[in-house]
Amino acid sequence: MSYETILFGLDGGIARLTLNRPDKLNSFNAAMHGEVRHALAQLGTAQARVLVLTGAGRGFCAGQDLGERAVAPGGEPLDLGDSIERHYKPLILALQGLPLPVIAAVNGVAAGAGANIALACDLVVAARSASFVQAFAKIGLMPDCGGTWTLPRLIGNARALGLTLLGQKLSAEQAAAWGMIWSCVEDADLAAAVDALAAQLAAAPTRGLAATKAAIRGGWQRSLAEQLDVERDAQRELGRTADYAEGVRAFGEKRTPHFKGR
Ligand code: T3D
Repeated sequence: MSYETILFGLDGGIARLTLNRPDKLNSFNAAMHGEVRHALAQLGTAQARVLVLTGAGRGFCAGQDLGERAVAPGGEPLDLGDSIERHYKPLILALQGLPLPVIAAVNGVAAGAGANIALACDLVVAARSASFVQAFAKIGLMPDCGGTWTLPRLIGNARALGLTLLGQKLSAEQAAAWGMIWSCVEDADLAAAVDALAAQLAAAPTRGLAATKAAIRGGWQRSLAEQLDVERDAQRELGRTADYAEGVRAFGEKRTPHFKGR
């Protein structure tokens, strides 16, 4: 399928999805929702072992395209809950449910849903000039895409409330200092830093990473005893994988393991 609002490709186990509406800071319109959904669905059958999500041009993503949301005075209000249910909720669940790591390469401003989509990824690497804006308060909405769930867990209630109630820009550097993202790198180094991470993850034991991601993401809802059960069951499965056998063999032979992702 050829896409109009995104770029999507797979090379050497690394899938790259670029939001590609730079004139609108890669905000989501209906077409982009459909294309992103289609692209993510391809990952199930492709040989992808890591996904990189980024934006074209000077922004990462400015959330919902507000050009699609203008209502004439006295007109019927739009059903935003329907949009969340059909588009944003499945997107966040898809990113978090993918059995491979997802890197957000935040090349510029990430605002509204765009900020929380980035934060739904497993590793967030941002360019120093990038920023995160919980822009919802400025237009009469509240954070979506899991922002009210994710932010307090990442940075605590005080900072989550400050960011969301005030809608101020948070610099990439501050986001990294707060532990909201994995790292902040110089603008010129973003591509190389993300490429290196993606290459490392594409050569890693994918099933082990998938089990780790699922356990950590699901762990908030479980007790320690339940989590220990999850670890036991997953470890049992992983102990039967070719990658585990290769890892142990390579350790004994004092060489770098060659993981196949199975
Ligand atoms: O509706 C539903 O389905 C419910 C779900 C909602 C989820 C949401 O995401 S709601 C939040 C929507 N997003 C925002 O409120 C952010 C709006 N944008 C901004 O606040 C600013 O653009 C930024 C802080 C992101 C960046 O500011 P700046 O000064 O760097 O850029 P700019 O000049 O404002 O924007 C550049 C262009 O992108 C500009 O177009 P123009 O004038 O050059 O033709 C601007 O209109 C356009 N743009 C930016 N954000 C959006 C947008 N166009 C449509 N929708 C946008 N969200």
